[in-house]
Amino acid sequence: MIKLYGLAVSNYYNMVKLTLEEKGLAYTENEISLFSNDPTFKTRSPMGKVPFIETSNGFLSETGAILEYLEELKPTPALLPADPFSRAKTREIMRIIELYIELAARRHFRHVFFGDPLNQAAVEEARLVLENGVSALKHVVKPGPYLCGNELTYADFYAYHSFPYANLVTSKLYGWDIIAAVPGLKEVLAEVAARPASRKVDADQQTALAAFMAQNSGG
Ligand SMILES: N[C@@H](CCC(=O)N[C@@H](CS)C(=O)NCC(=O)O)C(=O)O
Repeated sequence: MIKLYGLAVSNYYNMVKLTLEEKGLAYTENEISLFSNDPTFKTRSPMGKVPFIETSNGFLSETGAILEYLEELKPTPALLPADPFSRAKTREIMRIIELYIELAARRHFRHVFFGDPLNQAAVEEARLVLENGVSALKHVVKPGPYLCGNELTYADFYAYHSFPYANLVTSKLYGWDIIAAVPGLKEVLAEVAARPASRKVDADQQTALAAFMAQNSGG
């Protein structure tokens, strides 16, 4: 049985959890604090990040690596297309979302979600990266009903669990709705949201978010 470690508020954690749900793989959830002083944390997740999983072969971190592992472990239902070129195009979209949407917006997470001072140096820098990322996505996605066409893929999971948080950042900082900026994306996100696996993951995320906010507002 796979052990999933992390936090239900984490978008990357939820990409892995959604995969486990969609593939019908048995797993347990193991909450781990990001501020853990546990000296073994980095022996399990070398970068000190979540999510990571524990398998009968050992620990594995980095969402992209975990998703690829799960695809090989249980190829059906497939979350990458069968044809090599289409698989590569799906990975291209995953990378663009991760590197130029999620990571660029993440630079402002502490400001937007926790009220830390704004990182002025990153405001313009992140905007340029985000503009490039959004423009690239307009060229590579083929929405209807999913980002790569008919098949649900990992590209949808990256979009579904990256855009909502990133959009809160771009709306607040730049007055810019990056979901509306990619034609068809809003409909794709609605399609993913309607899946039973998503409903479960999202319900858990909402519960965790409410507890997280109450804890961090001193309530
Ligand atoms: N590249 C990592 C990123 C994961 C990540 O940034 N996780 C966040 C939680 S959503 C985290 O662990 N943050 C704590 C930190 O960066 O120290 C992945 O793909 O899994």
